[in-house]
Amino acid sequence: MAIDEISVAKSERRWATAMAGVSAVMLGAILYATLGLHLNPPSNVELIDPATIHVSGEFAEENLGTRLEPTGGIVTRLVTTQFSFSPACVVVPQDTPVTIRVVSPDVIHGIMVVGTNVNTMVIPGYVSRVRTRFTEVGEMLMPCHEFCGLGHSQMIAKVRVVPVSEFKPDADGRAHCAAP
Ligand SMILES: [Cu+2]
Repeated sequence: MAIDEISVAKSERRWATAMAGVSAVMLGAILYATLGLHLNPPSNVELIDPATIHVSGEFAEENLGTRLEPTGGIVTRLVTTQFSFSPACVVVPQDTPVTIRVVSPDVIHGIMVVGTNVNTMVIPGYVSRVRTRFTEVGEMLMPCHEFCGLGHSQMIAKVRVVPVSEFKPDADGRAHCAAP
């Protein structure tokens, strides 16, 4: 009997060690994604009334798109709705910190920019914020990645990354996608 207890204890210790190893690998993967790849879950909690998004305030029509803020930062504002993005194309300067702010007046949407760390859900009532830096010049696709209804597959926008020298905000600080 004593021998059985010892072998059981050994087996338990082996499994505990194996599970500690699995936990260590997962923790390592999280740390690598966070510190190495800069992939972080969006963590700000900012409330907004979804019923008045279009009417006034930060996400009114005239404030959407990319803007060079008076403080010097670049902020890109988008509204996701069934089944489109406003605006459908945003322009951003290369290799410059950009803050993306997105809201939804209707249902849950999500945005991602393929090949970058931009990936967040957009939940009515909240402002989704992502900070990023686009390293490569070119046009990237930004699809909705949260099934939002029958037109979901048509819901896609573009991010146009231009060299800093070609990023020319207008007098209001807004930059628009030039016609392709
Ligand atoms: Cu959608």
